[in-house]
Amino acid sequence: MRARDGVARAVDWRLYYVTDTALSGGPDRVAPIVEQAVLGGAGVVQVRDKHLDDDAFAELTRSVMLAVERAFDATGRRAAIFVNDRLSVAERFGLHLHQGQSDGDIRATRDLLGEDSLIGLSISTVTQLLTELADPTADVLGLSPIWATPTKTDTDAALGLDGARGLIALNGGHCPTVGIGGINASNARDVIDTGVDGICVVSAIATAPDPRAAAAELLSIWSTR
Ligand code: TZP
Ligand code: MG
Repeated sequence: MRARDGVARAVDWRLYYVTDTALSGGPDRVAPIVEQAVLGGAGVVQVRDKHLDDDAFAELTRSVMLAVERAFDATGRRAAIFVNDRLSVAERFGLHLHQGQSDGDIRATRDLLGEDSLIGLSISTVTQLLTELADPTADVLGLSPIWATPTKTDTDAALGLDGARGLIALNGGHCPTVGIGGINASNARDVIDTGVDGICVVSAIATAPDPRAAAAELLSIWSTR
């Protein structure tokens, strides 16, 4: 077994929080919300900011790492941290990396990042999934977007629940899948029922009056029917 298979297996994918600096209220608000999200039960955090320069992004990532560590001290649960599309930052801090379809060739990324860190890959179409399955490289697939969302408008067409189910069937369990886009506490049950391993949210936590309570509610949906 590859070292990173054990790493992936140890991750609790059920609730995956993706940061958004603007929705959080600025760079200084990102880490406090991450801490609340992890205290509430998020098992994965992705640091995502398409605008900051690399130094500012590295600083943001440091602050998120410290927040995850504080939440670990309080709970004994250490959330996995992914960096969105900044290979140099992932390498520098030894973090996992998430990349989109336009962020370069995943094989090249794997060669640079090595075998120990996880790589997440966004999947929006059957063709993209077939390409990945022809040379399986990702450790987790982000099915994107499940629904259209104001948080990210430059997406492919929404998959809907049926689209997500189709991709999950085609993937055949080769690695975990997480759904993203328009997910909140009122529709999370439907997404979970498609067979995903996790739900990813931005605004449902970042803009919640109580991010910790919002995370706890989203996680609790896994155990309710
Ligand atoms: N990728 C696909 S949709 C999306 C990203 C980063 C944003 C999801 O945001 P929200 O607020 O959870 O709909
Ligand atoms: Mg990208």
